[in-house]
Amino acid sequence: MIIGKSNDILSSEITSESIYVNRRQLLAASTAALGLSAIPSLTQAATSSTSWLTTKISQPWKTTITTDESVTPWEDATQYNNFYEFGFGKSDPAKYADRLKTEPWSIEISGEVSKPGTLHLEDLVAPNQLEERIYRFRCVEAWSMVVPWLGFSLADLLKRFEPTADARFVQFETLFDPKQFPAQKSSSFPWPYMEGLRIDEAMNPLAFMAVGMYGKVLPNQNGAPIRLVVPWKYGFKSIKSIVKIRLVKEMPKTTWNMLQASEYGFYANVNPEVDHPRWSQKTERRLPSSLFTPNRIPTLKFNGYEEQVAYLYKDMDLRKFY
Ligand SMILES: Nc1nc2c(c(=O)[nH]1)N[C@H]1C(S)=C(S)[C@@H](COP(=O)(O)O)O[C@H]1N2
Ligand SMILES: [Mo]
Repeated sequence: MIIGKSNDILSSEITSESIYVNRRQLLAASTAALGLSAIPSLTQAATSSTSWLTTKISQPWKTTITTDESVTPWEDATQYNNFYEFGFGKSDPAKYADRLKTEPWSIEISGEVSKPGTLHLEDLVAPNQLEERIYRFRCVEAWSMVVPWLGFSLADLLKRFEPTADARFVQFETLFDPKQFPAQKSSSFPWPYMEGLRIDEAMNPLAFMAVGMYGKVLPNQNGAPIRLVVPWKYGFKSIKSIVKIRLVKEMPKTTWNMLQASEYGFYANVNPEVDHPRWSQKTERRLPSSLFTPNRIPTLKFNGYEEQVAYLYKDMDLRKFY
């Protein structure tokens, strides 16, 4: 179903939404009876989405990419976050995550495509069988995780809208709504957050759209209801809470590049041989990491996905195109 307005809602969802509200109240009542002070914000974040997605996730998925490295504990992945819309501290996203309403949610696909449109998220997700992919995730700040994402390939999404021959780049945009994202009241950051990929990067089978992680609906602090995951690039490319996807002819503007082009390039491929101007990229702290147990490991070229992605950059000087 293609809809015109973002506040359209299916009657079936209104019913499930009220069931969910009742379940929350029930949960609150029973925790109070047990003498527990409050429902942890994680419970709220993990259940704040609608039942269609919970149902989708409860259907069998296939794990298509895995690793023998240990998966990062849920607590680290959901409480040590970068999501500047909620605040600039690592614990702000988990603290304010319940302010984001992820239903209804729609995404606009526009630009160089034969079939542009605005779709309710449910209709965008429906045709895809969900896959689990366990990816390494490396932030430009030199910490890293291993996360089991649930979603589908970006290529499958894009192909449905039929990119034209002029579609050379893809631009992504995060929701702008200062009522839900408190830090967007500040003009010190060029909101909305924007990211981009070259079309061949976007079509690479590793580029992923996640709607879940750890077998659950994506918590708000991790970019609910839908985010990009580009495992061979620094984390800032993996834009959260996407509302717009635009196929374009020219290299699009991206937030971190606009803020500080000398430190954050458009490509942002994980590369231990090219240091950030203010720190080395040769190693990373694998979460959980503490002062006394830093858990420092070497950083791999393209974050260990060289075999799958090196062809994209074969004639490029990766020092120049960092
Ligand atoms: N909209 C938006 N997307 C974003 C960010 C952000 O601040 N806003 N931070 C990026 C950065 S720097 C990183 S490292 C990852 C963090 O993802 P995680 O919190 O799920 O680990 O999200 C990326 N996507
Ligand atoms: Mo990051």
